Amino acid sequence: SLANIGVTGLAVMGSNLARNLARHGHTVAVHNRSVARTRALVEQHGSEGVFVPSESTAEFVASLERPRRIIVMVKAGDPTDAVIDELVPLLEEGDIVVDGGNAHFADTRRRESWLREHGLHFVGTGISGGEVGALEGPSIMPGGSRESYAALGPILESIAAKVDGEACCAWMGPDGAGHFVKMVHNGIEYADMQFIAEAYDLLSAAGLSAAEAADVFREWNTGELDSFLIEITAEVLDQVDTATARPLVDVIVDAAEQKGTGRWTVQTALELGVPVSTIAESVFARSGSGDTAVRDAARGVLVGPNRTVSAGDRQGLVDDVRDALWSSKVVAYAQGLEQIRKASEEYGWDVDIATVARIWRGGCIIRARLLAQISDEYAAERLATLLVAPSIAEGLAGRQGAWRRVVAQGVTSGVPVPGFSSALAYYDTVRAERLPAALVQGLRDNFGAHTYGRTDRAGAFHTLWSGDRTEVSTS
Ligand code: NBP
Repeated sequence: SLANIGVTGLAVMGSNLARNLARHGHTVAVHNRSVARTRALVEQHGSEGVFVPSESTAEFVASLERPRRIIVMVKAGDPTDAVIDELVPLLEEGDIVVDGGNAHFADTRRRESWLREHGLHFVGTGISGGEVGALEGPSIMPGGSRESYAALGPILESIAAKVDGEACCAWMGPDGAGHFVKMVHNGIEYADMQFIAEAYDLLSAAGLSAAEAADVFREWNTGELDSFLIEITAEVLDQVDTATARPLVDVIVDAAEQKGTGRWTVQTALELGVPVSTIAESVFARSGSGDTAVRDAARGVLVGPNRTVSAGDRQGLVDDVRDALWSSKVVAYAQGLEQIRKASEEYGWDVDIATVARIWRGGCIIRARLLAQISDEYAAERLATLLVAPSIAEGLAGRQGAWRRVVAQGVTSGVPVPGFSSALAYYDTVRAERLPAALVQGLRDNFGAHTYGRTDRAGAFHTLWSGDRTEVSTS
């Protein structure tokens, strides 16, 4: 019998997705460029459901019912184009090609438009949750035509993570919307991890051992910070290296790597003019950590306090850091969701922000208790920024004192807190009555006659700086 859905690309993500589909009762056509992976999947997991293996692309396409639903799970970039090029001549009108890799949304827009010319649907979908998520229920963020979602959505929803009985999968919008949402998800993930790292750094500067810090994170995970990343932070901090008997975290090289989605988030935000400062700081913090030439040159040369955070009131400090973490996290979500809103406007996607937050509640790496609250707030009213949502503004009001103490502690004790401090600077920027941007405008007018607006009159004005310094209206 014909398969309901196919997966091509059977490395860890593709084979786990195929198994997840099969475990949910779908008949799954499976294919991989090199046949060894296809055979291994069927040999090791064939008993979990019904798989229809194929050794060639033509055989794979022929094994699917129509409209064909094909999930491509190969290395993002050229391999995705190679697979699409091979599939397209074999497909028929109305068939659906799903790219589940971490593609750049601009590539997804290009591929979608190209397949549309061939009468095919192209669905760029974000899939988050790593390999465990792919197998046990990821968060799925599909973009593409509404029509394709009608044929594909129920299958994707059946394998997605469930929270309160709701699937963490929903149609995000046309063409690149799904991959854009996934990109920003990853950007927020960078910020979340940077905040956690700064929190740990402060606790450790206050004298907590890795195991004691693990206890703190475990405790935080029972409250408002309850999230996957906080949970695994406790797990990582608790791990003891068998070779040295030291905490593993003390043995790991302190240079953070990246695969590029954080950088894409920031690059795209720069083009859209959305200040995702916390995400940018997090990407830069990773780059900076790996810049050994600069760090080697500066270590022992540049003077400053020696990282001693007074732990006089240890519980007080722990509580303050928790509040700084919550507040900064809220800012990162506010910035990332604002970026999605701006892109949605720019590309005409009409992405529903409440839905985005809702499908991030489970399955994905940034899943957190906070996301239910965020989703509810966006569903309740149209927000110019998440920060002004009633429950969020109130939460920030109660925590901003602690947040300031934490940033001040970091600054006075020489513990870098780029994430916490940029989040706080954003908070103070958006709530400011007046900003010194007025002076920046004055300077721009002085050296470049770029003109300025006035608070009391409409129009554009220029002061004759090198003349008699009278003002002229230029509009
Ligand atoms: P990889 O990203 O390591 O890709 C390996 C797969 O790509 C293999 O099936 C390989 O086939 C296939 N492939 C390559 Br490489 N070049 C090909 C070509 N020219 N034609 C056909 N197939 C080709 O696999 P992964 O880690 O499972 O990730 C798959 C996708 O999912 C990626 O886009 C990734 O960014 C995304 N993703 C990964 C995670 C994660 O946690 N790993 C999470 C979320 C999303 P072969 O077996 O013949 O070499």
